[in-house]
Amino acid sequence: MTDTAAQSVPADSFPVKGMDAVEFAVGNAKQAAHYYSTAFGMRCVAYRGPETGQRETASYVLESGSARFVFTSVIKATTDHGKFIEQHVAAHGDGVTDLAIEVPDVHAAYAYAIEHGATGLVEPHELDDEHGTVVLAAIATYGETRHTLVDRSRYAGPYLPGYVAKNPIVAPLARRNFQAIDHCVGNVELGKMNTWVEFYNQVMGFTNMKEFVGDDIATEYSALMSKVVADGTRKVKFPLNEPAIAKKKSQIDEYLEFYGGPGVQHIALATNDIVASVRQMREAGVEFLDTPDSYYDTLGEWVGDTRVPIEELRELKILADRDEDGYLLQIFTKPVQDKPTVFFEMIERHGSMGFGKGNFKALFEAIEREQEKRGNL
Ligand code: TYF
Ligand code: FE
Repeated sequence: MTDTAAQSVPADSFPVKGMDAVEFAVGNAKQAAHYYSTAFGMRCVAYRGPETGQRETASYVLESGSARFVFTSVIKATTDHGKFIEQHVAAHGDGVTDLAIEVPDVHAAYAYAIEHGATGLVEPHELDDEHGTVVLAAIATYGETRHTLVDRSRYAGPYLPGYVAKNPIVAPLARRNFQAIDHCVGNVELGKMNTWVEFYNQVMGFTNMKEFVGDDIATEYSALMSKVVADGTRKVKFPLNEPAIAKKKSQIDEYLEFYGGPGVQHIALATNDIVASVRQMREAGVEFLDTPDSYYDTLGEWVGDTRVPIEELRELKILADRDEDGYLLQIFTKPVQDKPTVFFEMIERHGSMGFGKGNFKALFEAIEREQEKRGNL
């Protein structure tokens, strides 16, 4: 009785189900929750704060399809929990504390990670309430960022025990602007990209995807080097950037200076209608990077036909790229706080598993124009 199909595939050493949540520590979670509701069209579903017995912090949980963001700010720090949020905001401004990953077996995932060199932050433990049980553990990654490992397969509550269901802050949009988290990008210090790639290779059994920015492109225009690691199913994708020594100050150095060290640079959100989403988000006041008209003058020649006419891409400043598997449409917001740190990407994939390599030149030039306006180039 052998299952040849199963035997021919190497056992996944670190199985994951997908991203569970991106957690942010912010100066004012109440207002952040409002911004992500009105500007990004997310829906507030859960809350924890003084009214629910958590007097140190307030947390708002927002969803759009399977994408989940949690915004926490400090009210009055008395224990390590509140002090961590307080010190994170003081050190980094608004930023990501946690890229939480859903796994089928937290005990096994944590044990594997620790055995392969991870730093444990929270031992596996269960939390329960009337909605069931969740299992949680956490390991450290770059900077002050962590990966919480979550098993919520036996839990039916709105987020985690301790949180209560909350009504949406504003009437939800008729259609979602995005359905899932596509990838989460980290910026690390000069010379540390390969260290962190190896960390994900070792600790999570993630493998390298083919898309990367090497020395050749780095010295020509990008001012950064980048590699992408992903789990075996490609549901969790983590590009990692480091600054490159180039003619101009790297956008990664700018981030590291203003964030105060390594951290999450951008979160890419998967949409099935980037045109409708970008229109809605622009109307709601989200600022996107500009793309010169010259980009669209030659786009059709190399990208071929896409679902969206070139003139509509030009109007909304959406970028397009094609590889052997298909094409993608993408656009980048400007930083979403006053510090030139965290930003978002909207991405609509049609076969392509890439990250928009054909756009790197136009994109990095657009980022450099913003750096120049800020006086950081
Ligand atoms: O995630 C990516 O690789 C693409 C491209 O600073 C990119 O979104 C890479 C580096 C960067 C901004 C975008
Ligand atoms: Fe990206």
